Amino acid sequence: MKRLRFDSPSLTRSLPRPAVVVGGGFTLIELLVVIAIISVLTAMIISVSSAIRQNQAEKIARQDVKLLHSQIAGYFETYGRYPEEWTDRHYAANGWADAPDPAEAAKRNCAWLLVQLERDQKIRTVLHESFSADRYKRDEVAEDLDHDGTDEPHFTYIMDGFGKERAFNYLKAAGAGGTPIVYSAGPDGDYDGTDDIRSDDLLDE
Ligand SMILES: [Ca+2]
Ligand SMILES: [Ca+2]
Repeated sequence: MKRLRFDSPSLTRSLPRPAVVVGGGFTLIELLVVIAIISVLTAMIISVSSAIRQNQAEKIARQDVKLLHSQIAGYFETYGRYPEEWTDRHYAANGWADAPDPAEAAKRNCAWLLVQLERDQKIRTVLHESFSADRYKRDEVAEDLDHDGTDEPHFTYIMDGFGKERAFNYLKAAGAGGTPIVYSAGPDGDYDGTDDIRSDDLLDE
């Protein structure tokens, strides 16, 4: 009697190649296709929701910039001058030979701007009513921001819609005709001019 050899080429050819069956009757190929579809859908959902978040953050930044700019205009109407820019006088007082890097300068500029605006009761009320407490932050660290020998009682800054701290800058005379501009660093958090959101652009809209 001829022994049946399981490695016989003729036997292997005659049997259909079994599909690899996984769990409840799916073939491996079907499972891989399902996983691929789910991955693509997940990636699409993540990218759409991040675009929505980004749009929302940009909208908040535009509102913030417009609000700050309007309060600076209100300050001018009351006092006949614009708030001082921190960089006007204070590099040397900090022992810096040159201007600090833009992020550091912006942080000081914005804090110093808010200190000056808050000295006006009406503007202070508007700022406190416009920003939620979790966005309008106050470090209770006394610091003589303007180096006049008197500490400011706190260091105030704004969390922007992108979740970044101190992400606004104020330039007293950078706008048309030597008027101030306020600007957000934009989504990238850098004052690089590429995606910054500027009050003078918004007012032109
Ligand atoms: Ca001071
Ligand atoms: Ca930017």
